[in-house]
Amino acid sequence: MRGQFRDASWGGRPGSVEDVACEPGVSDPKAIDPGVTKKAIQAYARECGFDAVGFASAEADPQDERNLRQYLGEGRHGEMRWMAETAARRVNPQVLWPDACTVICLGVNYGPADDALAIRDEPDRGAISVYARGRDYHDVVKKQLKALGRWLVRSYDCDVKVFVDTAPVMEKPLAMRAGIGWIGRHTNLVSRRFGSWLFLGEVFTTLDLPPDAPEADHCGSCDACRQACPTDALAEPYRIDPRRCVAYLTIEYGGYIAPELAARFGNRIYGCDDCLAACPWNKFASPTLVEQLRARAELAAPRLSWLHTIDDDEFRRRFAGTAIRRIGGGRLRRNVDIALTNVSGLRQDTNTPRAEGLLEPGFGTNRHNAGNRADTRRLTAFQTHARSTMPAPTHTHDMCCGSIDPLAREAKRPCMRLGSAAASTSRRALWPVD
Ligand code: B12
Ligand code: SF4
Ligand code: SF4
Repeated sequence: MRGQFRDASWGGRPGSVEDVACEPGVSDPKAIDPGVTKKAIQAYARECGFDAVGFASAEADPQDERNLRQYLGEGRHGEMRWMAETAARRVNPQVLWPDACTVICLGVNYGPADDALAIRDEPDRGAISVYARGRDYHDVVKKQLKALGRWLVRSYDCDVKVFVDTAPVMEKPLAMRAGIGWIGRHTNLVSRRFGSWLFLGEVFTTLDLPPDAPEADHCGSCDACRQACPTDALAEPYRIDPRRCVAYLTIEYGGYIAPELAARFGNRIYGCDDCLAACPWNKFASPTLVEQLRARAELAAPRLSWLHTIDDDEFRRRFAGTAIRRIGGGRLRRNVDIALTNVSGLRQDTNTPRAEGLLEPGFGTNRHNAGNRADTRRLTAFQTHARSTMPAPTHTHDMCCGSIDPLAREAKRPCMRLGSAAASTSRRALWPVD
């Protein structure tokens, strides 16, 4: 069927499938001049709000398949089982949609207006990563993709499907092939114009357009992102181990987090930007022009003490329309517990020489340890305050998370989550909400 538009999400993370009726295209495909068509698409994509546009063939690249198979074979995907379940479609756009000829790769600049990591110096606040400080980017980018998709169907005799993260598509290698950036040592796509701050989306289309030239790797001898990683998740360049990554552990992983990793989170409660922010190509970056992606005050620097008190209803209300809403109140409270434990000094196994001796060989060999120790000194004043105002923990982790996780059963460290409504009310009184 011609002239059909789909916003598809099959077998990736939960998403929506939606058909939108469109007037069929009027052009004769044989009469299309590919060069002119590409220019027209680029121009309209920019009108839709995209900052970067490129074209790639929808054919699979065997190297991507090898990379993904190796990643899955080593179990790097951890609990993200959907990655393994959808591998065949993920590595090959034409398995996902056999009619696809061309992938139009698109980037939206979400560059922050201020220093992305400044929040790390505010121990009474939770650090939410830049990508989640505004409206959920899936909604924003999807709207832009739909506008472009509708226009394509109206203007050319083609079918389209649009994707942003929720479908099994290897977005970064496609974007690299389409010339909008290269996969850097931190494993994200880096652009010479926007640094590391680009969201990616795609329009798959039946239009047969010549691909752009792929972007070359411009990392050179730089290693800044790997040095900046707090948990050594980038021990090998270009190959992340998500099981050590703060973004995976705080967003995708719902279980108990081993103390030696949790101790490295500092006040991060949702995602992490350290490897992205370290990238020298960010000097060419500029703040996002998309109003909805700009940081909302309450997401740029929320008080940990407030976050600790919110129940599921308040969580849903406060975080509606944001990416954070996707993880649910329980997972956010777990992250807030970790941050409070870190910043209040209750964690005994944080970056002391004694604790470093207990960590696995090679762990923490980068500059970040020095940074963490500096953080620890800066936190002293807050710790004194926190110890004097914080109610004593009512129970240890083996009494709560222990029922679902054997590791937690063994960890008899204090759990900062209060057990009763009365206790929660008393905490509210102690720490007024912003
Ligand atoms: C799973 C996932 C995660 C996982 C795993 C990340 C990962 N790198 O695999 C976790 C939860 C950790 C994560 C974190 C983040 N994510 Co994420 N994530 C994804 C997702 C859904 C799939 C990625 C994937 O397929 N990984 C599997 C690996 C094998 O594929 P790949 O990374 O593309 O692999 C390439 C390279 O690793 C490289 N490679 C692999 N092995 C080797 C070996 C050698 C020698 C070489 C040279 C290269 C090489 O080539 C591979 C392709 O062939 C994508 C959306 C999508 N559908 O693509 C978003 C996506 C990658 N995430 C995104 C973002 C923004 C983030 C965070 C910044 C969020 C945050 N601030 O907390 C962090 C960044 C962490 C980081 N350093 O990567 C953006 C990245 C945008 C960009 N400019 O690249 C994406 C594209 C979503 C989007 N639509 O915008 N994410
Ligand atoms: S997001 Fe943070 S933890 Fe994950 S690889 Fe980057 S710096 Fe490391
Ligand atoms: S920080 Fe350096 S090594 Fe890492 S992605 Fe940027 S340029 Fe490449």
